[in-house]
Parts: sequence; C-alpha cells; structure tokens
Amino acid sequence: MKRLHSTEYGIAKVAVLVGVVVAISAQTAREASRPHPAAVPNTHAPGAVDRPELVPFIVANPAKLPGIIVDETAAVLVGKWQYSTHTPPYVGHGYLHDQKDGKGEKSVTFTPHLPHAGHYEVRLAHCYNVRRATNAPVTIRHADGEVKLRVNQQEEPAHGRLWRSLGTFRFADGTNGWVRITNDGTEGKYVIADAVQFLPVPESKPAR
Ligand SMILES: [Ca+2]
Repeated sequence: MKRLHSTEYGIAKVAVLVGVVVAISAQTAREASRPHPAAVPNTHAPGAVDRPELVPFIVANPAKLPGIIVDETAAVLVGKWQYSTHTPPYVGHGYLHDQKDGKGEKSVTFTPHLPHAGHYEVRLAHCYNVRRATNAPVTIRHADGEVKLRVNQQEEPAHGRLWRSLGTFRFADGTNGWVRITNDGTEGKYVIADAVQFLPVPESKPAR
C-alpha cells in the first residue's frame, strides 16, 4: 500500500471532515422538514384534502407566528399516533391523530422553552369536523399547578379557524411547563394533536 505523504494525509483528513459536516448539515435539514420520526406515516397523497376551502388557513411556517410555538414534530409521543395532512387547517407539516384506537393509552406532550417567567395565553391548534372527539382531555402544567380541560374538537376554533384559547396561566421560565393531550374516554372518535402556542401577556393585564 502506498504511504500517504504528510501533505496528502492532511488533505485527506480535511476532505473527510468536510464530508462529515456536509452530511450532518443535510441530515439536520431533513429532520427539520419531516414529520415526527415516531409517528405512523401519512396514508394520504400530498395535496389530498377533505376541505379544500380551508387550505388557505394552513400555517405552513409556524416561525412567523407570535409567541412560542411547539409543533407536534417536537412533541413527546406515547402510543401510536398517525401523521396526516388530510384535514386542513394545520400548523407546519401536518398533525397527528390517535387512529381512533388505544383509548386511554396515548398522549402527546408539548413542552415549550419559555424565555421569560410570567403569564402566557395558551392556545391549542386542531382541525375540526364531526369525526373528532367532543371531549379530548388536555392538561396544562403551569407554575401554580395543573389544569385539566376537555376540548370539543368538533367546534371550529375562534382564531384563524385553527387556534383555540385554553386560558392564561403563569409559567416559570425554561422548560417546566407543558401541555398534554391524551385520548382517555374518547371512544369512537379521533383525537387531534397539532401544535400549541404560548402568547406572552403583559403584566398590566389581569390574568385569568
Ligand atoms: Ca403541526
């Protein structure tokens, strides 16, 4: 075998290093633009939707929204959740549904990284139709405890036909708070998990 001259060896090392960096960059880009790796793949063809008139309400780029957004692609999944784009509107690349089974065994937890302690209005994104649960359980963990709600996902959300306010709560900074959707007690209907928004509320306003 030919021994590499020290200069050749140096060039080879740089080439390998550049190759590794390029590969990592490409991988990061792919991860940022793909569905949750733990989700069951989408079964619908791209562009196949049941409500075309709601396509304009899709928020493709959540970075343009105010506040802190946690999309389902960054959430922690328990149980099998299926990725879908079939029912607009949604945030980002799509949303998850619970496949209408495994009731009581599945959850999606959205944990924001909040830059400041204070009050935040929490909004939940979900598409809506008669196939959705009328009583999807949602828990909000905030600085003063937990609040448990039931959300009717058949009702059209008030904000942009996509976002439903869950109330305003006090949060510490960092990653102590979270919002969790489960499918307990929702037999016969789909539970949707799409995105959660945390909107800072000025301290001069009374908090609920
Ligand atoms: Ca989403």
